[in-house]
Amino acid sequence: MKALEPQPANGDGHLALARESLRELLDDQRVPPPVRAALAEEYRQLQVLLEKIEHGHIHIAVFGRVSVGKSALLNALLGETRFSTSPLHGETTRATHARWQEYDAGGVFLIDTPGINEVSGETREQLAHDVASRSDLVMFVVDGDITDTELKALRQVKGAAQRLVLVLNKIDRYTQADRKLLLETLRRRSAGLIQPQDILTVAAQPAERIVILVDAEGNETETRRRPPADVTALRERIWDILKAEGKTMAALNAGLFAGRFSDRLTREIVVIRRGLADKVVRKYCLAKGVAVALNPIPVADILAAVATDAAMIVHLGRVYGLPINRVEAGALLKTIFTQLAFLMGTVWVMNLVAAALKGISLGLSTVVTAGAQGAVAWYGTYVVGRAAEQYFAQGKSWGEGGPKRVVQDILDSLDRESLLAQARDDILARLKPLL
Ligand SMILES: Nc1nc2c(ncn2[C@@H]2O[C@H](COP(=O)(O)OP(=O)(O)OP(=O)(O)O)[C@@H](O)[C@H]2O)c(=O)[nH]1
Ligand SMILES: [Mg+2]
Repeated sequence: MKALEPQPANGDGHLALARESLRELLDDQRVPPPVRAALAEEYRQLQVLLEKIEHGHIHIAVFGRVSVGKSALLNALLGETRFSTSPLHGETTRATHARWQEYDAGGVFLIDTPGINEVSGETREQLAHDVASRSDLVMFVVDGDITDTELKALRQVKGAAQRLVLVLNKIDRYTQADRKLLLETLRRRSAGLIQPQDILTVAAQPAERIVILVDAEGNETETRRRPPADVTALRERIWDILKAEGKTMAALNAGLFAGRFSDRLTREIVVIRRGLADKVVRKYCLAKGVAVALNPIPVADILAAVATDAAMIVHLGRVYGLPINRVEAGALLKTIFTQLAFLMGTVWVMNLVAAALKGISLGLSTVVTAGAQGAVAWYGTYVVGRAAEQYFAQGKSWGEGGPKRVVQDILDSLDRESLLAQARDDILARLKPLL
């Protein structure tokens, strides 16, 4: 029995795997709706990619500096003018594609991209990078010796795309000797990035030449003619590559995209959860602050008013997809309170009230005093919320340093004065209509 599957079956196997991982990502029900909304464009691309590999399509993109002849090269490969070309820089501004009918019943698409510019045009440049990173094969086009900017871009594209060929266009502008020299330089400079057999020379749209025609009577007329394009070597190389590696290329590419996508998803979920958690915490802070302001309780009891805090913890657990019940929430709260009491004691609470009252002159109105007490309650709930959030974010764990470390770090990181001022403003704004 043969140990290895034959090449095509292998490619098919890779494709099936890639298809499966794309489908899993698309169907993952655990992704919260706000994350799906934030990544709508990426999800669309994922869907397109899935359809692409289901149909067995291959995408080939051009990439290179402005005016090197990318659009002209695609026209030459297609044998018809599908993309607009111009001597002016920046002719192509969008990514557009055309079917390469000649190959594999049109399952191959050629994609034109804007040129990467040495000075500006960052968005267009980004678009070109995006397209290249999603394509199966990239034709990196140059029209002379490769510049440092091009070499840098080549490295970037190489990092994202699977298969790369380097195309030296406009060879009609060089003598035989110069071509040879140029090719040698290109080989040297791209060593380690591109195999010598993947560097090809073409003339996509050779410059017009003056030809002198002599008729039967010996009259000479001068006309301008454009010599035919010469892209044969490139076309053959691409077809060879597609035949040998097409399926594997497409599968690898889809796999890489899925990998990048799921990394992005993980990061995005963290950001969105953090945002939601912050909203939840602030909502409970305000509820607690207002309640205390309306019904001031002795300072020492502030931290004992637990009902709101426990509800907040239950709510935070849901945000993190780690639901807990009230009893567990109560236990968690006790742990956090213990740390708070241990770290600060009653003296601290008195200091806090003093800080909340700071800047307010004597002869305080009861509203302001109540506001200050409310602010302290707000602050306490805030610290509890942040500590609980940390616990959930670490997958229901306090981490190596234990709860003490977490609470301490939070206290150290908070700007107490400005949070108290914020709390007071929030509470007073909420109370105003009631007074
Ligand atoms: N001499 C010569 N000129 C060429 C060749 N290929 C393209 N050109 C010319 O180069 C200029 C730019 O060609 P385009 O195809 O528009 O270049 P591009 O890379 O698509 O440019 P942007 O879309 O602006 O980034 C045009 O004037 C073409 O006629 C070639 O093989 N030889
Ligand atoms: Mg173009």
